[in-house]
Amino acid sequence: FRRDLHSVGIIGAPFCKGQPRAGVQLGPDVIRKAGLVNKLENQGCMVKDYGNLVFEKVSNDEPISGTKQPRAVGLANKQVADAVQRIKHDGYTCVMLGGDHSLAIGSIHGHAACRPELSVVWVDAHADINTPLSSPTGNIHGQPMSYLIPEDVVYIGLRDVDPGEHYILKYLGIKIFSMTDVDRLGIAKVMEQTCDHIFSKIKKPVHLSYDIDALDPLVTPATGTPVIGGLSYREGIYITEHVCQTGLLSALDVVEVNPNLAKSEEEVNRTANVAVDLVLGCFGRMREGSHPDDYKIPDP
Ligand code: 6HN
Ligand code: MN
Ligand code: MN
Ligand code: MN
Repeated sequence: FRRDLHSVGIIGAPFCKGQPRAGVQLGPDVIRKAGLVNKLENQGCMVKDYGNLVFEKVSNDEPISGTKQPRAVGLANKQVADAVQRIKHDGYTCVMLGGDHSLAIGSIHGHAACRPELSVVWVDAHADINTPLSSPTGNIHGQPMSYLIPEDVVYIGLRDVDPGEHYILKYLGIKIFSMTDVDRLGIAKVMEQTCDHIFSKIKKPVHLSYDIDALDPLVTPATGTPVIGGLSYREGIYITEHVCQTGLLSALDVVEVNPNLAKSEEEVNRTANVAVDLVLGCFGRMREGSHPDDYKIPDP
């Protein structure tokens, strides 16, 4: 193929205890059912599906100073980290299908164990950088970034940031592109500047953590904490195309798809199809179309 040959390792993480709404553990299977593996293969990817992790029930998981289900979240993330490390060792770009966004703790931790120099692009309506002390909810899916300290981080799509989170972002000088910045600059400039920022010194492997609620709720309604005024479908896809073109995507999270929160079957399918399209964009799908190197027009 003219396109790079992508090898993709998929791990499902059916986990919901980083937040209170049941159903987000169904994300991995809903996204697979929308044809993820076949569609990746049809665009020339080598795919290995590692299946779903199995999370044991954790008893006596009482909150610790307001932080909810900390033991279950900790254990699940240990499993995710081990799985991501294994998939990276096997030579794949890792795709972690959530589950809620607390799973990024393990996904980025496992990825960093293999690629210590990685950078993070966090696409989300939320900053997910509350600490247990600043969190207004105690839900760990609003906290994963506070447990991780990668040096190069860029946020895209922010529009619902808690006061404590905003303080932390400013205090640490973290690069953010809020929806205001997307409005002002346009998504092309946002992505150009994102890459300038994370690749300013050297070319680093990219961890793209994609919360489906970054997109507008009209585009991806089946999610737990929807916020009006999000990325359009085109902006969401453009991010993936641009990250793909860097050739440095090393791991991807797709999280917070919750079919139980859809108002109809159509809303489930709409959300799952968009999630699949985001993954396809990360692995070579181009809206202009493409063709294999050895393509020949069929004889009459
Ligand atoms: N997500 N900032 C809120 C909290 O509970 O800390 C919402 C977090 C949403 C998290 O969508 O991954
Ligand atoms: Mn999130
Ligand atoms: Mn390793
Ligand atoms: Mn979010």
